Amino acid sequence: MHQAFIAIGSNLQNPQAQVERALQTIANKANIKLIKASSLYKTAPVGYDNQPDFINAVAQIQTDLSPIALLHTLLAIEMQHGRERPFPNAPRVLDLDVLLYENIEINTPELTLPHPRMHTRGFVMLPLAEIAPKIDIGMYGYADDLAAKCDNHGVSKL
Ligand code: PH2
Ligand code: MG
Ligand code: MG
Repeated sequence: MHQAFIAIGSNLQNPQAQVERALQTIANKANIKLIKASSLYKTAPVGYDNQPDFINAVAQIQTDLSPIALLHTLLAIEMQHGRERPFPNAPRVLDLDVLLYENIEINTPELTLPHPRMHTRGFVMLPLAEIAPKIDIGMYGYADDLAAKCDNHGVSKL
């Protein structure tokens, strides 16, 4: 089994319920074992501002899926939960991103690991540092150091 971390986000149709339901779905997958889930965080939108606040969380899992198979499984769960993609960074009922998979570094059009923007994002780093403060984010450093450095404006624990 391989250790991985997943970011969960929602800002449509009762985001808190969406994130809780996503954690259930992940926990019930045959090839995924949910090890730990962070608290839920209310977060201001980053990037495209003109949209509702998000609920974000991070999950630690174990899986026998490859990184790409894990990504495809998460995209299938997003679809089952009603994800639509009208334009990049559009509001969404559910976003599931692979953050880390063991210490693997890959860079393909489909998947880059570690997630290329995670270390700068408070909505990822605060929940990640809560459950795995000393996890190594590739070349960037430890989760707790990065969480202290990144922009945490508008990120609060529910
Ligand atoms: N996801 C994005 C872009 N901006 N902002 C917040 N607060 N939470 C997110 O999950 C998020 C975002 C792209 O996936
Ligand atoms: Mg995302
Ligand atoms: Mg995504």
